[in-house]
Amino acid sequence: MSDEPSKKPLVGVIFGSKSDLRIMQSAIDTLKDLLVPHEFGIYSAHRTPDRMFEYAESAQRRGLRVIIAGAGGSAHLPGMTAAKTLVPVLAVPVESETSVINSIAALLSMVQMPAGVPTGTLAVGKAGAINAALLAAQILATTDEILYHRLYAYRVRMTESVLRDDDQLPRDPLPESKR
Ligand code: RP5
Repeated sequence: MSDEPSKKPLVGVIFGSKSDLRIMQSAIDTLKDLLVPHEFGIYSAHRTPDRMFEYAESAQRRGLRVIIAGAGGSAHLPGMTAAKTLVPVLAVPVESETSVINSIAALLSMVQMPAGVPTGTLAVGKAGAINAALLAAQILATTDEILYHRLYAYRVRMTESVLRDDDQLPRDPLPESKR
């Protein structure tokens, strides 16, 4: 499914189950905010393996420059996608709502790719999904100056927001006797 029908997607966001959208929506929203043409969909390594391979094999031809793959559990989606394409794959371990071992298992599975087939693994959960989108945009920005400036503005806004938070911390003035 393409989110910006007028533009050819440059980033593909894929995930193993509808249940992963809860986390992967943050990657989609971040790409949307940065006006990066993207698409997203469900591609399960175990339940729709042929669909996943077809996606990976056609990625380069279709113009995708980065793939973001999110999965939980045994989390084979990013690794198997990377095995079938040279388009860089960023992996997001999806945080399970029900089981701690699920998130940790996904993370450990993703960081154990054998030498020769890399995936770049981000943090578990929402932070990882947002950072995968930012990293994808940063990769594209190496050859896109307008996107570079958009990312720069994102950083400035983030810094300003932290400074505003600091400014608003409750700091009771010391009573005169203690000055
Ligand atoms: C993985 O199994 C998916 O990526 C998902 O995180 C997990 C559970 O899938 P569902 O049972 O919610 O479909 O393949």
